[in-house]
Order: sequence, then structure tokens, then C-alpha cells
Amino acid sequence: MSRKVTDKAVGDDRPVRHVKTVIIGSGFAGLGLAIRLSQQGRTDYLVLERGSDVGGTWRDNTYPGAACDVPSHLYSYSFALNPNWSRSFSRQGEIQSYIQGVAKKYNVLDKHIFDCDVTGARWNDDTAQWEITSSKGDFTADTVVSAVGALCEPNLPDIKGINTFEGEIFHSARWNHDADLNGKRVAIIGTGASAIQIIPSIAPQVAKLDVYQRTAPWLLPRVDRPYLKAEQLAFKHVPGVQRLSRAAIYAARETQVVGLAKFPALMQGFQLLAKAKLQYEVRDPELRKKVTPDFRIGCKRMLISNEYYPALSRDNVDVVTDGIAEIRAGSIVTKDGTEREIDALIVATGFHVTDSPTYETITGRDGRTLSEVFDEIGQQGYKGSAVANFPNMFFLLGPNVGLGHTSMVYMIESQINYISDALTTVDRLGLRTVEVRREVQDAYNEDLQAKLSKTVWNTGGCASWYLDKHGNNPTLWPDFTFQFRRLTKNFDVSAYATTTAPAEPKAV
Ligand code: N01
Repeated sequence: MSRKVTDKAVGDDRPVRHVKTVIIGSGFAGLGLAIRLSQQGRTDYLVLERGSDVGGTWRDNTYPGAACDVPSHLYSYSFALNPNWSRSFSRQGEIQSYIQGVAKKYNVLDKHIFDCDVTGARWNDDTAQWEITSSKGDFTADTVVSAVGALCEPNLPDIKGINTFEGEIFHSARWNHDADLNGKRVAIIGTGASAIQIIPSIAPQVAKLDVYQRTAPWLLPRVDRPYLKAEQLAFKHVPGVQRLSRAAIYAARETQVVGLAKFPALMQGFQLLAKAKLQYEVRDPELRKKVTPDFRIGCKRMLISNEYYPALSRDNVDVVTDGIAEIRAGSIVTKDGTEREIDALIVATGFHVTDSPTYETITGRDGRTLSEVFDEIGQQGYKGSAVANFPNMFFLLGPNVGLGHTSMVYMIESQINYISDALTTVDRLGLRTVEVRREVQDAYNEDLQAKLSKTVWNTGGCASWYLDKHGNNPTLWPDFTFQFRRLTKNFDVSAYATTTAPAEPKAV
């Protein structure tokens, strides 16, 4: 349906398209919800995606070595198992092909508008609709679901002189495949999950690689291998084998929650394993000292790699720990005054997780943006799926649904259950608006933060992007993931303030 609206924020005499539900983003989360809505027989929805394809983070992160650190059979939709995974831990290209294949198979691509950058979403209390502006036109919607995810906005470091660098410079999530690194002097800033995959992949081809490390990560072995044809045949043809494999991976991963979230002292076992790996793989005592972490394992995401330490031990690789003072046109100067010349700079410094710029574009009931609300109270929500002051808006991958130990797709599917049930409930009860009650949200967050205060993420002695400037942990789920699945099984409308549509005046 198309109509004209006069409101300046939306339309301004441009045509406005109304849809019942708008989903923003088509990564694992947005795409999964779109499929569910189609399965429920809903046709009046659209997915607005700023990229030109589905896939989200798996579309964007094409850096050399990009791969998943959760096993393939778990890191996939439960309704679209893939017996053909080539390895136990999939690489980026294979995951992206899987996501594309699922989008095609479930026939939801015609519900997508690609290259559609959502520039604003504003709640209109009079019409009880969201007014959405985008690079592909204006929309109104009864309900908006934000599925933009936490790892979509690259976080560029605020280092003196970084804008004056004249060589190739790019973020890990925006890899420039035209840049030829062969035989070049390259620097990489960061030693997180992305960097530890990039470093071994490019070290053999570059002349020199300087790794600028601020905090040494803990590493565990990566038990990765190609699947045998016989295994793939069994996954495909023997009933239950793939489900069993998935369940076994899920159960094994879930045992980590006991140490991470309940009894951090138990992480000592993992730490001994990581220490032994470090001792064995890093022979040079000076390098070993540099890359030995000084916090409890698990406080930051535990990384898995068998190639990282051997890459750091190469003759053409240096780990620099002195801290960057300045970046110049062709070099990096560290705080001890050493200047190292480089031709290219890779910035693997992570994402805006607790301060996403997308928060500035969403304006709620009282005229404040999500960013202003979060600035005041911290990034808080209810079941990761709703935020008070933002009626008829749901979030996939909202506050406190993040994980470090297992598949985010599991959490996403839990939220899809909740949000799709919310939409059904709204229809069934004829609701005009639903907004989570502030007191319910507050109580939920008090309970969450009390649980989080005992976890290794809060007590492990590290500074991580899991924590915000208030010292709270607004990112992680502090319990077993099956508890979250239980909590999101049904939409609990009683936690929400609701209004119903005014009755139509009776004809006389
Ligand atoms: O980012 P990060 P990432 N000067 O934030 C350093 C997921 N992921 O892109 O530790 C110098 O982890 C920073 O140092 P420090 C996964 O959830 C998954 O690597 O803050 N250094 C750190 O070393 C992961 O957690 C896979 O002291 C600076 C690094 O940059 C998330 O993505 C693969 C700096 C940033 O590490 C993000 O990972 C890859 C500065 N100013 C990623 N600022 C899978 O396999 C930051 N750093 C599923």
C-alpha cells in the first residue's frame, strides 16, 4: 500500500510505503525471523538491508582466514541443517553460501530491499506507527524489529595521526581485496578473534608483519578437521545422526557455562591447558613472556587457533607491546620512541558493541533516541528483545543475549520464538501498542547484573568490550542457553503495557 504523509520526518511529500512489520538487517537474525514470518503465513513484512546481500557479519568479514569458532553443525539454523559441511569448523565462504542457500530455499528474498540504509526510525504516538527513513525511500510500520546485531559497526581506534597514514589502511571487517600485501611491510593493530585468524594467513606472504598487541589473549586448541565423505553420507541419510552430533556439540559447549558464569575458579582447568599450549608452541622465552595474558581465562572471549603462536614465532613477525604513540604517513611510532616503517596497516580493533551508531537513529515514545536512553541507564532491555520507551519495537540480538562459548544462532532462534509469538499475540488480542513495563525491565536487569557480577567476565581482571562505561555487562547472557530458550518460549504479554485500537464509531 502506498500513501502520502505530510510529516516532515517521513515523506515530506515523497511516497511512503506502509507495511505491517519492518525487519532491519538480514544476517542470521533478520533472515531467520523473515523465514518464520513467512512460515506463519504473514506476507505484509519487509526486510531492509543496507548491504547488497543477506549474511550480515558473514557477508562483511571476508578477511583471509575468516572462519567460525563454533562447530558447523551447531552454527546453523535448527530448521535448515546442512549435512554437507566440509569441515568441523566452517570457513566464512561456506557459511555465507549456506545463508544465501537458506534465503533462496525459504523463498524470502523478494521480501528484501537491499542497499537500503535505514537512516532513521521514529515512533509516532498519534498514529501508533514507526516512521522510517532510508536510502531507498520512506516507510511506516506497525512494528519494527531491529536485527542489526552487535558486530556490524567497525570500531576505528582514536590514535593520533591515523588519518595521515598514506599507505593502504583498512578494518578487518572491510578487507580491501585489491590491496596487494605480497612482499609488503604490514602492521596489524589488535590481537582479538579476527586478528588471530588474519595473522597466520598473511604472515607467509608479507615481507614483515608488526603485530601491535595491547592485551595478550588466551588461546585453546582448534580441533578442526575436514569431514569424511562417509560422515557426510551418514549426516544426510542416517536418521538422527546429524541431530545427535549437534546435540553432543551443544551439550559439550554448555558445560563451559559452569566455569564462565557460575564458578569462575573452575576456569583454572582451561587456563592450565592454554598455558601448556603456550609453553609448547612459543619456544622463545621473551616472546612467551609478551604473549602470556595477565587475567583469568574466559574474562575475554577464549580464542582457538593452532596457527597463531607458530605465526608469531616466524622471523618476519614481531609482537610490539610498547603501545602506539602516533601513526605517521609511512610509519608507526611507539611510546618508547621507536619508529617502524610500514606500507600497509590493518585495523583489527573490533566493533562498536555497547555504543552502536545505529542507536542514534531510533527515536522512541518520549522523543529520546535509543542512544540517549542507553547513555542514561546503560544498555538495558527485557529478554534482549524489547526496551521500555520503544513501543512496538523488538530486538534480535539486543542487550544481554551475547555468548562467548556457543552458537549465537541458538539465541537468535529463541528470540525468533518470542518475537513471532509477540506478533501473533498482538493480532490475537487486537493490540495497538505493546511496550515493556519499565519496572519489569528494571527488575529483570537487577537480576541479570546480580548474576553477572559473579561471572568470570566481570571478575576475571580484564577490560573487555563486554563491559560498558557504567561497569555493567550489557552484552552477555549469564546462564545456560537453555534457560534463555525457556524464558523466551512464549510472549509474556503481562510484562508489557498495552493499548487497544479505539472502537470504530458505529454507523447510525
Ligand atoms: O575484535 P575484538 P575482533 N589500540 O574487540 C585491540 C567475533 N568474532 O574483531 O584487548 C590498540 O575482540 C583490542 O585490544 P584489548 C567475536 O565475538 C567471531 O577481533 O582491548 N589496540 C583487541 O586485541 C569477537 O569477540 C569470530 O586491549 C586496540 C582487538 O583490538 C568479536 O567478533 C571471528 C585498540 C579487538 O578485538 C570481535 O572480534 C572473529 C587501540 N586503540 C570475530 N582498540 C568467530 O570465529 C582495540 N584494540 C565466530
